[in-house]
Amino acid sequence: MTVDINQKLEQICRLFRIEGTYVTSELIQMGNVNKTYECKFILPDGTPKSFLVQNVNTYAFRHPVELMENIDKVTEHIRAKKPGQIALHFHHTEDRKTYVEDGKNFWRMTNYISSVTYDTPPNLELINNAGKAFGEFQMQLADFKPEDLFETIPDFHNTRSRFEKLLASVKADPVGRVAEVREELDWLLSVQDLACKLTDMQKAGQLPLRVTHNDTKINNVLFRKDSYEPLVVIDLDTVMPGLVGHDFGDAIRFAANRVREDSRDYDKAGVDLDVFKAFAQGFLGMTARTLTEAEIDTLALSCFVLTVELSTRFLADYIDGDLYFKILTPDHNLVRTRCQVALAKDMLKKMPQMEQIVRECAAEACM
Ligand code: GN1
Ligand code: MG
Repeated sequence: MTVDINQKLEQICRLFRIEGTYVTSELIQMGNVNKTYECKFILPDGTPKSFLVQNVNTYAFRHPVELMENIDKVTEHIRAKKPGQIALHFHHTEDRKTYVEDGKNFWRMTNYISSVTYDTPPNLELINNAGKAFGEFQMQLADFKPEDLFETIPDFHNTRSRFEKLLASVKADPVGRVAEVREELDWLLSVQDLACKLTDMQKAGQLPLRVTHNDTKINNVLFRKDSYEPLVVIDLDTVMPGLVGHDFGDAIRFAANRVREDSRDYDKAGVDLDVFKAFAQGFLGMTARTLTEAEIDTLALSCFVLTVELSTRFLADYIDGDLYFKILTPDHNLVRTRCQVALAKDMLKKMPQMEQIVRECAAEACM
């Protein structure tokens, strides 16, 4: 990393009152939206210690101060339920702020938790534990008042409004990419009503609003290095009122896909039903007793919904000229779209089996 960024990061760390010798920082491959660095220090007593510094993407998060208020409340709520256990902790500046604004960027700092994350599950035990971790997270926030949370990204999982945004991008076609994506666009539009079912049911009062994580990729669970035990759920930027299906569906979309989210092997994309079952068992084991029948009935469909919804987001971003998601190649958002579309098609085929597995896991959890 350049001298400039090292200087900047050291300066941010000092504002969060870190003392000792700054050693270096490393950019961590984590997430598609914010930039994360591990900053390494030697503390005044001689021990090495790392901190995580994040540059929050204010194009995605337009109200970062309110976002930090949410995170503060949520982490405190969870810490109070698990005293003494490993938890996320945000550092404060001298004037008690959880962030530093330098005119251009918005920075925050957390404790560094020695752990591992997985983009693809190495075995079913791990995926079952990820299900438990997200299920437990949901239960920890069951008594948190949704109205105490600011909506960090309005209509985040409002699938109808995601389709509207896609159509607006198509109409504007700012960089002339629409012609190239007709096939994906037509397919997405052909499944619009089914994909909007959760949104419509929520609007009709048929599904309860809960406090949900809303970004449940398994790499948002930190695991112990020496076992497959989960330590803590991270990435709380989108903790907001939502539906249980948003968390279940997004987790399956990411973890149960046979290929990575942005794989070019479109014909290999599809749901691994063993992974689906292991996650469902873990998640429903924690939550099934508290869920309504309508919620349980929509869990399998929610996987399709979240996959189509994210396809519309990747495609809209491709059409917009890649403003939102970090990209590694010029066609990254197009590749992501194609992979998610292929996954969604496979989910439609496997819907009866997925529904059956959800019913069995829910029944087992309620015995
Ligand atoms: C983003 O930041 P990250 O990688 O955890 C996005 C999610 C998408 C995901 C797709 C705030 O999550 O909604 O599902 O990319 N987060 C935000 O990889 O937009
Ligand atoms: Mg995120």
